[in-house]
Amino acid sequence: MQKTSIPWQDRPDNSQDVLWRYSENPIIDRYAIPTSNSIFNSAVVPFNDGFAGVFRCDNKAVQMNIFAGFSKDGINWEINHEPIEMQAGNTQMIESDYKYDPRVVFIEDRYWITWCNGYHGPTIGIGYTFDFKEFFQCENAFLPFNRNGVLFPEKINGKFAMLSRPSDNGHTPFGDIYISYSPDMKYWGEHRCVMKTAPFEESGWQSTKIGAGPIPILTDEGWLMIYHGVINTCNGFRYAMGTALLDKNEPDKVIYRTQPYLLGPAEPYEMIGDVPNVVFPCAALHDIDDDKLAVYYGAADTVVALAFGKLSEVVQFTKDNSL
Ligand code: BMA
Repeated sequence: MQKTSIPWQDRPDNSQDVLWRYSENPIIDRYAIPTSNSIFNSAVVPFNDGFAGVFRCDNKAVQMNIFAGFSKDGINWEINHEPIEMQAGNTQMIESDYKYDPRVVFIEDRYWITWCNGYHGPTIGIGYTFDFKEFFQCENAFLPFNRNGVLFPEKINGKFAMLSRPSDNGHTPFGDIYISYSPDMKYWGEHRCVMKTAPFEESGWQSTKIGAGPIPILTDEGWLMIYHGVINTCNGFRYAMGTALLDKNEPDKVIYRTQPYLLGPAEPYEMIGDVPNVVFPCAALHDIDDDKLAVYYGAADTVVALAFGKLSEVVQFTKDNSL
């Protein structure tokens, strides 16, 4: 079977960046479906002979919801015009006042989706699908308040594992990354702290709050975790992305973590939008054999953009520039 190639563009000649932007960014416009005010912080996975995704589309009433989408090349997307409708999964149907910032991963036999679910405040919703047509909603992973729930792509020591970021009900001014385990995707426990914000003097861009982004990628050096870090400025929060390597068998142990960010808001579509100065990664496609990485990120809470990197260089950079 021929493998599906992930989106790719070589590093521009004049660039020495570890992650470089796709020249045609943004790849998804804010008005890509008739009802949308903005489409950003979205997740994609290989599916059939192309790709499928779960997209955060805020409508023009600014209600947050998630929508399925499909693509042959990972760059040009057809997003459904109606939001995902959930059926009861491993529990009775539970409330969902809103849904945002989805992540998607294939584990064992199905695609699992996590998102920030409105249940008396934000917490982590979990659902699954086999075909991106029918979706099943499971128990929320945690009590409110929590955001940025990110599953590992395989069980660790026999259990499902999820990163998350306990938070508050507002524009949380704090936040560290934790890990939790579950035997069945329903009951979560063994909560451990993975990584905290960095001291302002050492790495200001990640000194206010941090949160996991795409599904972690297993490399020879451990789990590569791409995450966002936030600095509080006199003009509000600024979101950039960095990387860390977590121990393969004990992923609450951080081996390396970047002091500089790998990509921060610098292009107009990252600096101008509904929320200026935000790059917010939620998904990555990778090809270990070809040493390629494609990171999907929300830009300025308005559009979806794409950045590329060589996996081995990202790992090396993480090791060479660690806090
Ligand atoms: C976070 C979330 C994200 C958003 C970011 C920047 O708290 O709401 O969805 O991208 O703020 O506004």
